[in-house]
Amino acid sequence: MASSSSSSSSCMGLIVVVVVAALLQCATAATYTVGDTTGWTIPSGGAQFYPNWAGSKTFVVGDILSFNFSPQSHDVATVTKAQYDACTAPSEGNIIRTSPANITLSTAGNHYYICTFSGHCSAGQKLTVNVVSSSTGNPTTPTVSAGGPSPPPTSGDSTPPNAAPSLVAGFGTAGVVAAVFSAFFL
Ligand SMILES: *[C@@H]1O[C@H](CO)[C@@H](O)[C@H](O)[C@H]1NC(C)=O
Ligand SMILES: [Cu+2]
Repeated sequence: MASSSSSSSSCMGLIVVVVVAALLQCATAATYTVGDTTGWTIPSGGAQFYPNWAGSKTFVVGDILSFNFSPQSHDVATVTKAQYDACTAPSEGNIIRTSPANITLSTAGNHYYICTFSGHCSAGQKLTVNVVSSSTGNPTTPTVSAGGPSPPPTSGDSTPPNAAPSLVAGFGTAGVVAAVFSAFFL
C-alpha cells in the first residue's frame, strides 16, 4: 500500500538530510595557525599584530585555531569580552598550558583569548575572532525555529558570550536546505 512506500520514502529523506547536513558542515572547516610563523607570543610588531592577523580572515563555525607557543612562557586562556578587555585571567579550567593548543570554533559570534602570563595580554598577546555560521558570511546567529536544545552554561563567569548552540543552528540551516532538497526530489 501507499503507507509502506511513504514510510520508506521519508526514511530516505531523513538520511539525505543528515548526509547533506554533514557534508555542508565539513566542507568549510579549516585550521588556522594563530600568528602564522610568529605563533602565539608578545607580538614584537605591537598590539595591532593579532587584530591584523585575524582581520584578514573569515572564521566559520567548525574551524580550528592552533596556538603554537612555548609553555614555559605563555598559555592560552579562553575568556569573556570583559576579561579580554581588562586582561583578567579566567578560572584554571579555561586555560590551556600545552602547545599546540587547538581550539575548535564551535559557536558563531565573538571569541576571546589571552595569555595569562603577567603583562603579556596588555602588551598585545590577546586575540579576538568573529566567527560566522557559514562560509556564505552570515554574521548573525541563525534563527533556530525548530527550538534546538540550549546547553546550560558550564560555569558562571567563564562561559563566553554568544554561547548559542550554533552547531545545532548550523545543522538546522543545513537541515532546512536538505529538507527542501528532499521534498523536491524524493
Ligand atoms: C593541532 O593542530 C596542528 C596543526 O593543524 C596539528 O599539526 C596538530 O597535530 C594538532 N594537535 C592536536 C593535539 O590535535
Ligand atoms: Cu604570554
